[in-house]
Amino acid sequence: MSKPTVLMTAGLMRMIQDQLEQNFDVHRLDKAPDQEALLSEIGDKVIGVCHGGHSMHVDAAMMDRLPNLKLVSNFGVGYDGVDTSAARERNIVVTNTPDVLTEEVADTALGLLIMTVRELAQARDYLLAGRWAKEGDYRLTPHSLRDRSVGIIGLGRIGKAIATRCEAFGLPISYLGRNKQPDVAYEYYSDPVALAEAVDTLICVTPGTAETQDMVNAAVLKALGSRGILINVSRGSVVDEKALKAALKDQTIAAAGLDVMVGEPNIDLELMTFDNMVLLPHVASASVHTRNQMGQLTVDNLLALKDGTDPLSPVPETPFKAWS
Ligand code: 8YV
Repeated sequence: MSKPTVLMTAGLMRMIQDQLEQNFDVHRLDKAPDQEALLSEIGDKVIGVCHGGHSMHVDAAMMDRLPNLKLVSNFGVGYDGVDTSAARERNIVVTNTPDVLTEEVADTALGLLIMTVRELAQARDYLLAGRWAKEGDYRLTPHSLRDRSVGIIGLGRIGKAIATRCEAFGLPISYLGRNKQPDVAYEYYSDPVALAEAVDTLICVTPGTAETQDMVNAAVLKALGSRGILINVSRGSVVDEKALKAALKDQTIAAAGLDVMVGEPNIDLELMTFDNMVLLPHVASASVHTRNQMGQLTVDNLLALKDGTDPLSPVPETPFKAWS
């Protein structure tokens, strides 16, 4: 019996590809010399898409080329690369990889926060440039985690794990979300400017959607103020980068730490020119431990389709009913 067909949109970890190849007839769309030709050749056989990376989008046009598609298994908790409305209209289930990366991303967010506030990347560069012996100690940092208050934009699973860590650091916490969460004691804000006014440290961990596009804009940065520190571990789209560059240049805010940027990996190179910015190449979940768990969940959702069992982690926009 021939294996069911799965389309991969990007090169992912070997353990994903190996397991998929054992169970499916796997095609790599990103590797196809002619993607249109590949879609014409195998499009009607594809029942599952394994989606990862940030360059391709699984949109309505792609789904239309895959008339028998039942599942898009997204490698990552954020599924902004998949059009969930188009999927729902076509009875396609979308799954993601929640929970298994929560603690890792929260750890990285705190790491990036401390790096940014205490200039740890800059201090390391100072040492490696041989300046310590020549010029003396690195400067005392003007900012510290002491006496700070944190506003978390998006208090979901990862946001809560970040909040728990911040609490352990003795930092008071406020949050922004669509709704006030009844079982949460942190101060609630529905308006990003009001949140930024109330705190001096903003941590973005909200999904990248049309609603959150450029949510951290010039007005929010102004409200955050000259002691302000911005950390983003969500999606580049949540921060208006033009406004951020202006705010860092004229010291409207003190500093920023970004793990995510617009256009990854081909980011705005000007972002690299700021002394008061720490940049990471989207590594928040990137340990072998966590990526293996994310990879396994990505595979297991596709295996559920093959075996006719319930998917493990459908996203709320495309709730699972039955494999029809
Ligand atoms: C992913 C992420 O691993 O889970 C997410 O939403 O941003 C990362 O942790 C990354 O998208 C994989 O490319």
